[in-house]
Amino acid sequence: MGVPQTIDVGSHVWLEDSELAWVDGIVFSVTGHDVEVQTSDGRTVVAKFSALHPRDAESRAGGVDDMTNLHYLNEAEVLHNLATRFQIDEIYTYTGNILIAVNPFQALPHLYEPAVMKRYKEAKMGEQAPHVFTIADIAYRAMITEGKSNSILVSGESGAGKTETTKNLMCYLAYLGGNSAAEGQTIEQQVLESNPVLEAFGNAKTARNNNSSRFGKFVEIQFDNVGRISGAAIRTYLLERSRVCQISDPERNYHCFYLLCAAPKEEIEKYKLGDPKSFHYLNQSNCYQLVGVNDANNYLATRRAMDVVGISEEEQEAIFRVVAAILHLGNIDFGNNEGDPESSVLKDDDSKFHLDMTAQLLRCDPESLEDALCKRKMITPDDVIKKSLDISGAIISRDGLAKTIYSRLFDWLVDKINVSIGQDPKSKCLIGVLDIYGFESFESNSFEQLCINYTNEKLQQHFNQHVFKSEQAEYTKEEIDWRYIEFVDNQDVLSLIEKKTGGIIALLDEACLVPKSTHETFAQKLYQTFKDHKRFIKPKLARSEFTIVHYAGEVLYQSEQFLDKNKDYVVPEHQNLLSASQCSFIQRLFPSLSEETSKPSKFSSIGSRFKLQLQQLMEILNSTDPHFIRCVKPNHVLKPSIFENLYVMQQLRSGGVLEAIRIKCAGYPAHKTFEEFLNRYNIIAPEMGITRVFLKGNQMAELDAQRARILRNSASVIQRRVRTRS
Ligand code: AOV
Ligand code: MG
Repeated sequence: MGVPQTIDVGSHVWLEDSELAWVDGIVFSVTGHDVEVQTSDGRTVVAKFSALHPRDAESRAGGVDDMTNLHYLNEAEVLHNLATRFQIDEIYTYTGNILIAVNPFQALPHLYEPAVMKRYKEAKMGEQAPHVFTIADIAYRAMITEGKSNSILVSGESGAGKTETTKNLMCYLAYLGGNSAAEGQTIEQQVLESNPVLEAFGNAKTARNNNSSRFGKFVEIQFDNVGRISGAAIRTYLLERSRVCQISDPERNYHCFYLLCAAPKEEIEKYKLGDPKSFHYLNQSNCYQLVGVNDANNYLATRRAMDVVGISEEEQEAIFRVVAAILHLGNIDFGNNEGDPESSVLKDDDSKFHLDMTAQLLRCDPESLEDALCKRKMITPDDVIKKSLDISGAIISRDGLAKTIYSRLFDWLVDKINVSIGQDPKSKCLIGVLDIYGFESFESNSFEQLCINYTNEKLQQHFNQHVFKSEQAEYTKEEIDWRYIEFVDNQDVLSLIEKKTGGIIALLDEACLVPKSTHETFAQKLYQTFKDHKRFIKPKLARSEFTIVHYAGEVLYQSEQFLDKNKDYVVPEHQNLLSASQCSFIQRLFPSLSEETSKPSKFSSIGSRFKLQLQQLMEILNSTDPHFIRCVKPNHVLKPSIFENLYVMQQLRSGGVLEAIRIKCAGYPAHKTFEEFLNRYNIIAPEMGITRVFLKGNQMAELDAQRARILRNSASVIQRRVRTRS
């Protein structure tokens, strides 16, 4: 291989760096395959060509709005452009029609105020700086003019800013499609106020994000034939249930528990609450308060938002009564039943107090509650007997009850909001906004992380396919000959997880149905089945752990609780207890089941249902024109002004941004208008389309290298400068 023409003595380059990802420098000499680079921080480094990228020495001080206008479309230039813009609070940048949003980790109100919305609404395309409003505007206009549904898909890892971005999008859509003449609560107000309600019950602090969404959400905003919002539907996906009874430092349980503990005095007294530290479901972690968040104010704000979305005063009372009951329920502890180690009893007076409180708040009989927690009906061939549970069995029963009540409550909220906002059956067009939980990799990852990461894989595939198609379309429009461009597909990871026979979800269902299976037999089955799968790794010495090589990196899963978490099953004792509650609200959360469905043998799989939900979501998305927003998290410490190059780089790579760019590079990365092109190179003429010049991978840099040689004067100036520095 000869020396590439693109990099020569005097060339401006980016040099790969283990700490900063890329540093800038100038080539001092070239010997065979070795290039000596003088870096801007004063080092002399010898590197291979493969560790270098051409750098645009004439780049604009404030960066470019759209990365496809970068002179060189390579990783280093993309990263540098984002970093440059981030330092001046320009958090939005396009890559063609994809919007990249870097989380500022500080309030930037000037970006979202009403005057700004007005400006974006009145502006012509391309007149305003990149913004989420532009994406919403494009989707809205496309919907009106083409009469077709559109969707806006927001992705990025946990804490990258998806939920905030979604809220900004929804505000702007409400502004565009709002009905200012309407009286009372407008639909758009209800749509917007559904956010704080769902966040109070579905968001929590995790190690990655102080306000992490623990459920996925797709909001369908429906419009009438003149473009006014006429209805909405909120679909939610798999709420993380384990959090209700199990948290670890530095996480928190769902916000609503802390909000209620900070409620006005009368409520605290009524529910016998108080310090969150006194509740087992909250004190497994040392984190109670969030910096910059006032739980007392948020409690009142949540109540107001509930008013707006049409949740009545009585319903609100019942909702928070149930939340309080869950806290008391968690404090019921069990001890040995003297004389019978196989059974358990309430541990002490304190547990008795919390049992009575729980029963009182759930409006059920305390003895029945105790029985439902500690005993199980067993059906033998000749008899029905009541068997006592031992201590650990009773604890599992208690936590199971807490999780069931909470998830039913959450589903009730979603249904209620949907009913009260109302659907418009006549609406032909909608804009769907998707905000899911971002890719997660914690120290310990369980079934929830698998579902979350599976969702992200699904969206990643959708994104890849779309980017690929639109790039093809651009070539066709310009009548440019293009060869088939292949892109890295993540279908293999998806098959690993979701394949109908023999995928992880299917094997998990199988394990749940076989009575003797344990997490270890399940893991063994995975090891056998995926021995040669390149996306599956069995860690050395592992007995129940496994690693999946996701598009965004490897994740190690612990399979201990997979079987339990996959079983969607309410114990009949719990069901009967609550469907007999004196409170009609609670009764409705547990409608009496028919004989058939209450049989304990009936197994319904959470994993399979989730898979089906995702399939349905993809069908909806496929019937819409998509718009993509990729959120980027600039640092691990959740602080403003810190831009960790390597971390951002990794997100750009895995999140498909660089993949999108790679697809462009595989074809003709540079799409310059003739004018732009001739301004810079009035010397050489490569392939030309109708309105643009199309250049392959390195042609742009080659042109620059030639241009540099031709402009010998400036080149020798550079060389002289380099020599004097060394
Ligand atoms: P996520 O939705 O992507 O994570 P969020 O939208 O909750 O992330 O953002 C995390 C935090 O970053 C927010 O609570 C804000 O403090 C800050 N933030 C994000 N975007 C902005 C913005 N545009 N302006 C100001 N601050 C912002 V997760 O739900 O964990 O995947 O499951
Ligand atoms: Mg979120």
